[in-house]
Amino acid sequence: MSELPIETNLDSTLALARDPYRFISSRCETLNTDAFETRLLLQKVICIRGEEAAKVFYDTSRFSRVGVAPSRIAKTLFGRGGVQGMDGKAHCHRKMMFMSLLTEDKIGGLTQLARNIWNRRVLQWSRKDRVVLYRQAQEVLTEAVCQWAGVPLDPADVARRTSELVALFDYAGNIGPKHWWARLARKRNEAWLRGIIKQIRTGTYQPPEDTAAFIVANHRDLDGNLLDAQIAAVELNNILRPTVAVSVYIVQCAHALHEHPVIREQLADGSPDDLHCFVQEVRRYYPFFPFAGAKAKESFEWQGYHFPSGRKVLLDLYGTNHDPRIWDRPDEFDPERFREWDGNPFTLIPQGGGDHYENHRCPGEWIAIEQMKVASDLLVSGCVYDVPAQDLQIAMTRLPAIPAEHFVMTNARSAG
Ligand code: MYR
Repeated sequence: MSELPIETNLDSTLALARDPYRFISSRCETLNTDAFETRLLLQKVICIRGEEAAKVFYDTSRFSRVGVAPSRIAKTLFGRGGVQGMDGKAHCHRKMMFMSLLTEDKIGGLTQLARNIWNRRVLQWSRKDRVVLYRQAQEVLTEAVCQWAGVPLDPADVARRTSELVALFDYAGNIGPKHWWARLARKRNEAWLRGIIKQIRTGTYQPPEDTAAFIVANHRDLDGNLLDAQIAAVELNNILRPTVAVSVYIVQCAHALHEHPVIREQLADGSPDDLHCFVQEVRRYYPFFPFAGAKAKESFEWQGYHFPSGRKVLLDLYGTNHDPRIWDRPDEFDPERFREWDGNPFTLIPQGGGDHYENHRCPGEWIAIEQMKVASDLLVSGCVYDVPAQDLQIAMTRLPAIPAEHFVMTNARSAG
């Protein structure tokens, strides 16, 4: 057995916070390894990257998710008691509830709703001096996903509910006031959703039976019991929040279209397959979720290294999407690489890897892809706009990483 390469710092939490997306891969390069040990929040952690690492990370006999999320992430991004912290049969059963919402038909319904809302929004843009795309996408997605999920949302509340949902992912990596606002936003959001779950259960509110709100409110665990209303609220949030987080990808689509005018031209006369390749390359190339966490169930050996029982392990998602052994010229934006892609579930892992049913791979991945297509199509063919001088660098220290000004557009109006 070989000794795991060890990062010599006393603690690397600050270094990780300074460069969250490249922390693991830069050290793997320096130490010439796919696995190394470091200390985060004073605890020993093993960091791994690459296709083989993803395969072992998603082996459910080796890794557990119970109690893995740090408390500050549980109190903001994920909530407590939801699917992210479950294992085994209970996890698969809960995951089925989410997967039942993700039929082609249902995803198509959400796509159409979002398209209509975008079209209405674009008509308002000509009255504005400037439009901030990140915020526009967040509001469109909040409106669309609430309507789709059977969560009643008064038009007057769209801005407030959007801000609450956005705080959960946009400030999850922050410390100080933004972190505290995210915690408050989660409390408010869960209270709102808990109220809706209770109304559905008492029959005072009756959404259609195929909506997420109805399905979550009536979901029963393996013992046949309804979910605690609080946990049901966390799971309903798990449908709304990640959908609104696709706004990050939409800004990144706009950024890619701006940076690559030739690709933009091609998409204007392109096929659905061209658009699909473009969106997949945005998901590979741009930073979204930096890494995923788990802990070893029992001690085991991988690639000659010892993983002790209970040791926390981080899988590098961004670094695997940029691994030169998988991706030719990984730091070039090239949608063509997806023309003949084999669909390997352990190489393109921006939203986790493995199987959607068995593993902790984001069930909303297909929603993200379709929403990115709707927005990209709109930006290419449905509207015209200028991109005024602004800092367009993707701020890699920001979580999630988007340009500092959130992609400002001027003279924006419908193309029709
Ligand atoms: C979700 O809402 O579940 C997905 C949101 C993804 C947004 C982008 C990533 C934010 C990173 C937050 C900090 C993670 C620290 C482990």
